[in-house]
Amino acid sequence: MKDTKTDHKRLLAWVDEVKSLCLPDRVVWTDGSKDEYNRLLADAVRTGAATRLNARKRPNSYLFRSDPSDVARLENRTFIATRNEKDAGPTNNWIDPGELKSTMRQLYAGCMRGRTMYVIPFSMGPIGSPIAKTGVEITDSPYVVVNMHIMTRVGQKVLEALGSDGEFIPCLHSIGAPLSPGEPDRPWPCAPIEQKYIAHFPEESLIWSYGSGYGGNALLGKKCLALRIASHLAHSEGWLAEHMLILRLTNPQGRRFHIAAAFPSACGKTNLAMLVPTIPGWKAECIGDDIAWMRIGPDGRIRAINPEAGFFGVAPGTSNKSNPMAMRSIERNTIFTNCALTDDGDIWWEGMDQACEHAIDWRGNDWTPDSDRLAAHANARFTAPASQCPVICPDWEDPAGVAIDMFIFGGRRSTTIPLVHQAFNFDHGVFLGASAASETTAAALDVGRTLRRDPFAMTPFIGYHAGDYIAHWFRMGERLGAKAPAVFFVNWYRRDRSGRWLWPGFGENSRVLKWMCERVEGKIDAVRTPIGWMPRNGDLDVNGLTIRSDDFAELMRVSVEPLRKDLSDAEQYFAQFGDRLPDKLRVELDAMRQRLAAAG
Ligand code: O2Y
Ligand code: MN
Repeated sequence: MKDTKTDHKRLLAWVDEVKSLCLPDRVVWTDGSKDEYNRLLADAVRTGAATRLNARKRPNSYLFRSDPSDVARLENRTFIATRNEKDAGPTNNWIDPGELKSTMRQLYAGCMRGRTMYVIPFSMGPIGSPIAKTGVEITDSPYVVVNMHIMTRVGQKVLEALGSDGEFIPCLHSIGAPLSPGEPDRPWPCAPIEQKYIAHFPEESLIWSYGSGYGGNALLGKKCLALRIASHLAHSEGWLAEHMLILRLTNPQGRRFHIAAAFPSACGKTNLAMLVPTIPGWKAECIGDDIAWMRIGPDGRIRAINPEAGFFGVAPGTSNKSNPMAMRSIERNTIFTNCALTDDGDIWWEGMDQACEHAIDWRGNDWTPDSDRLAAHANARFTAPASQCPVICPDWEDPAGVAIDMFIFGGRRSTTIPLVHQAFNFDHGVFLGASAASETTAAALDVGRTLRRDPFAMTPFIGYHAGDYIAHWFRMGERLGAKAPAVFFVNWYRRDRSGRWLWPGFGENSRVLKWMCERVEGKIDAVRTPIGWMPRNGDLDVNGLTIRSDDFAELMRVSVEPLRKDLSDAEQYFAQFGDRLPDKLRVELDAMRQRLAAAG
């Protein structure tokens, strides 16, 4: 960790200003080296903040346990501070930027006493890519530094690309736990919930986060920069920053298709990003599992990059059945957070392939299968380099990105929505993305499933008014014209009356992708239904799959009455956008209503 030098005056002035406010014991510029990474982790082990895993089982890997109050993104402590409240829209928490800054400045005052302040220059996207952006995160959390090493490109090479006057997005983070002289530290210091703030000032491309050391609250390149701030920039600059995986599919003839797909959380996004096709001759390669930045290229087509360099994946439920490529990506050089620790020094979580007889749970207590608590927290995570994924696409770091052939939207729906349908045109596709919804299980209240609207799977990540965001998608469609990607909607989660899944999912989803590719190629016709184009009998390849014909019929069933209810639910949701709801969306709502009337 050299004392990295830059002659970037604005950056140096900002670092000095933060130092004077937060009063750290020392300032360290991260250089991004392996040495620095190893040294920070060795320190974390020495102080008890991390456990080094058994090197024979999981080489160069570590386990962190967070404070039980600091385990996930905090939507109710996340703020979009625009000058005008209306510009944040009804889906965001808003506070006046002046008021928020004054509150947070008081919290930041002296907050790094007794700690080291790290300056992390980072690039979202391959350094030098015309689609990439530079950020600088200041943090007092070594956990953040090592995770940023994996999730982004950090250090001296970023400063060199920034030069003496390049643009950067300042990201200030503190765990909010100053230390008095001699005071012992905690393994996971953080501030109490009411002092946690994840604040965005989109009009000045600025991020301030205080009090949490966890995931999306603290690794500010991810949700804060690459989605909330970037979506605002994308809106004003004419590009797209989306909560999408990027996948390359190659057919047996060698033709490549690039897919960008958005799903709300708990819909298997990382699994689809690392899909292993079950149909002979087809190959899938992962480009990204969470975020896509897309611009219209010189050829008029939309090109996408993955701005990240790693995966921050949900551990529970990840197994050789659900995602064998993720399991292989985390065999080494991985940071685990809130997983269970096995007796032989490895990690474990619920849903892993093999059972576990005894472990230390994520809170640090003894655990056996008889315990009434989870061994791993439901939001336990792995942080692994994307380069370790066996199916990472050789072009995943191409600075020019890949040309997108299709967008896929989806949700978890036990009824109403069939396995797959295709939009009639791009505007209809925007309607499908905007009206996407997913079922959540309200476990705490035990009230069964509730349907949550989640346009483009972006609700928690749109850094401005959601109505303007939908209008932006329509405008992108106008610019793309005939070169706009095809749009599909999928539902892997339809059930029969007894609650049994009707579709096997996982690698078998490649069958649905194959149908989409054949549609994009113009090889096959489709059936027109009120919701869009659907596969003709025999066009969806189910060879070798045991699926009963009545199950298949139910999986593909389109019934007017439930769809009418769904439309009315969507209309109620859209009403909150008032006059910011784009006219084109009203046109699509009317058209859908008329198609359902004609069918019913
Ligand atoms: O709980 C967190 O802080 C992680 S959130 C997250 C992480 C990786 C990918 N997606 C998400 C998400 O919330 O969409
Ligand atoms: Mn995500």
